[in-house]
Amino acid sequence: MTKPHLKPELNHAQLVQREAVSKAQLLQEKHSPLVSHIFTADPSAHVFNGKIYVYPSHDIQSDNEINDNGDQYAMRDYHVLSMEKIGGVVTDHGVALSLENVEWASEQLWAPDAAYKKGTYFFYFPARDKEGVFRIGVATSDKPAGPFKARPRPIEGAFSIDPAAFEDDDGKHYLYFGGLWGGQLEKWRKPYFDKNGKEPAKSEPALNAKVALLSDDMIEFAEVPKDVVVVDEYGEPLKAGDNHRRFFEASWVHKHNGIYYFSYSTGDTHKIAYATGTSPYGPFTYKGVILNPVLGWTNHHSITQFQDKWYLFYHDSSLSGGQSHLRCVKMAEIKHLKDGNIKTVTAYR
Ligand code: FUB
Repeated sequence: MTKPHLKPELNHAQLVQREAVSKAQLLQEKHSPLVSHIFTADPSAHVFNGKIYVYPSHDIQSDNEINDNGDQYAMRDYHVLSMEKIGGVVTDHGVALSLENVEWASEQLWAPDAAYKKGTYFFYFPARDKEGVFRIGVATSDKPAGPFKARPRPIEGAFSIDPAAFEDDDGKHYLYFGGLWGGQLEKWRKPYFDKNGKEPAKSEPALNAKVALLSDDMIEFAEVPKDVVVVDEYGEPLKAGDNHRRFFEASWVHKHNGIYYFSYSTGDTHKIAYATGTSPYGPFTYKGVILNPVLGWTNHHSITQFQDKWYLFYHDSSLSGGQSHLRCVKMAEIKHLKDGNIKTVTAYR
């Protein structure tokens, strides 16, 4: 008797991908990709010299396995995009930084961000070091689109992924960072990297993003990173099992009418959520969802003001027909309501 033919089991990431490809055929997109000649993701947008600059990841196809550790996100360089007006031409300024030019890094150039101070542009980026541990580095340029020159070592005391820089009204800059699973945040629950580190039990407080004040020269931390705690309406920290609200990755902070908005991806529930507070350190009280799930597994965004309007930059996988690791950057206007809440965006009709 011949054995029945068993299909090899698909892992979670592969199942999500298969589902997304069929969903892609049904979705009608509301917004177009900013560029379509390369795959882009994780857009961090800033206004420098009156123009919008977008600092995205540059997605590529690779032979890596598709898994929940994110091995398929095998990026090797960064491009910077810019536009002078909303709906205008988007310029790709070419390669701004390459893996080959980062002494300490071995692979996976994930979501970056940028900041400006006293004539220098600072580009913050995560990558795995030679031991496979995610660290955060900084590179500098005298132009917003680079090319950037990487410092020889990662920032001391920085780890995990998804750096996001925020400049407060007093000129102080803060760096937010962290991400679960492939981003390794659960392996930093001790003061050192523990390769066996796990997420807390579902009933325990969730893991938090981290924040540190940047030094005056913007290339080091001026303090030991602190937890960015998100609490519920009763002031209780969100629980690790509260997957629809707790922090997963993709920190971003913006300030509107004196309120600090901390927004982030909920990861395995695929939303961009937000919480508000009265200090860049938080605590932040959970408020709701800015962006509903998009096509593809990841959801990652930034929020910036341009002229008198506010914009959400985000990505989805529509350009690749739903392949989660081949994404495209898009943008949409957002509205802060009178009560301080943000109107939820849905990317599809
Ligand atoms: O692009 C690689 C990773 O996917 C980012 O660092 C995460 O935020 C997610 O978007």
